[in-house]
Amino acid sequence: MSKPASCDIFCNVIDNYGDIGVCWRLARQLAHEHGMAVRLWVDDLASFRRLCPEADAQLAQQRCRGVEIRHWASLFPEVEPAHLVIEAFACELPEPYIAAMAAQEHEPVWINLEYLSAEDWVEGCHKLPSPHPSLPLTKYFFFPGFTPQTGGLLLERDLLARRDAFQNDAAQQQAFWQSIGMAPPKPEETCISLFCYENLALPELLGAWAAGNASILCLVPEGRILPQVGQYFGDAVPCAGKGYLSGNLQVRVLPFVEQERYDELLWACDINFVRGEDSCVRAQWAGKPFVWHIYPQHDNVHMQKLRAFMALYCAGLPPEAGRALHELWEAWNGGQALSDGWNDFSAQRSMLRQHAIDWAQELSGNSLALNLLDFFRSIDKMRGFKI
Ligand code: TRH
Repeated sequence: MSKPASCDIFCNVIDNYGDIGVCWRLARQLAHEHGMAVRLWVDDLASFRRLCPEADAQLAQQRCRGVEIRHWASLFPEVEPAHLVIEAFACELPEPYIAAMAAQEHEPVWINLEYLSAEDWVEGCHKLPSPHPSLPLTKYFFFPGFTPQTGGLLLERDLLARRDAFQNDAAQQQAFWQSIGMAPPKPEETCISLFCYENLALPELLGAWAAGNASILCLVPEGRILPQVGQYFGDAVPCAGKGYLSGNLQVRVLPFVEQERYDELLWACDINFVRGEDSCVRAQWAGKPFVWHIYPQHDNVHMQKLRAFMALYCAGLPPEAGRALHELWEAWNGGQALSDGWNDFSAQRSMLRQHAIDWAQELSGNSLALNLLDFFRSIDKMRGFKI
């Protein structure tokens, strides 16, 4: 029997959970669905452990869910490079590893997996080669994206089927609510998950929910927004398990759940507030209306990225629903007044829900893992090898 193809994924955690979130998801998918021998090198095991609580943050080497997890420390060990080498988000591979790649008879396929963007230029840069200045190695840029000319999005083979099964099965939903220590929401309640960065518009949003006609149940996973939530309700020590009431609004703080369970939270809610990159993609697969708090960058460049996505996402929406989405997302990301924005968005909910289902279906044909493997094999073949 021939050895399975191998893959090394390198992840440098810059902040938060998006970098490791994407790498961990890709690592599992390549191992589980494609039988690859995957090593995930991560420089911050404590962050990894939030997504995969069974991991031990002290171990240099361990196996979790079929993936070999390696602590990427400054002193890099001598290892044989994998067939496919993925450098996530331009995280610069260790010098000794690059030298070992150059020394291989069978040159590894080296890919820089980029951040997700809906901007036009992505299509032109996807798969571009970048020869190493001094070694016989070529790195290729691989861009995730929303159009067929990009690398697509991470999507497990059975995700949409599992989502539909969950949404059609009261017992699974009941088990989910029980697992987070809550009774299922009442039918008249609108259930909203709130995962975002610090946001000046938060008090106004909570105020609009409290004063609105609908009963809102807002679930806040532990994270950066918690101090602001506590401040709004006059609690200096907000933490998981606590709950607050104000008018028609009920808030519950949830523990940060392991990554595979986060999908269930998104599936169980009516509307999801998400952020960064990975939770935003998962909200799209959930097929529910969502509000994106994009990762803020210097000079507001993130607003271009946000608008590029909105243009694409809203193209298939009736103008009124598109306008409502624009208005709320702009206000939320600008930290500005948004109670009218919320009311208009909320009025378009059924239209936005149908659109979210159609959007997920449309995007599901463009799987990042499959595209990546096709590309890997084509480069390997072009070089006269075959894995
Ligand atoms: O955490 P993020 O803000 O991550 C990032 C990083 O900051 C990164 O540097 C930046 O470049 C990028 O955003 C754009 O948001 P993101 O991408 O949504 O990642 C969060 C991960 O956490 C995602 O994989 C889902 C997961 N998660 C859980 O596993 N459990 C939870 O309870 C929650 C709320 C999230």
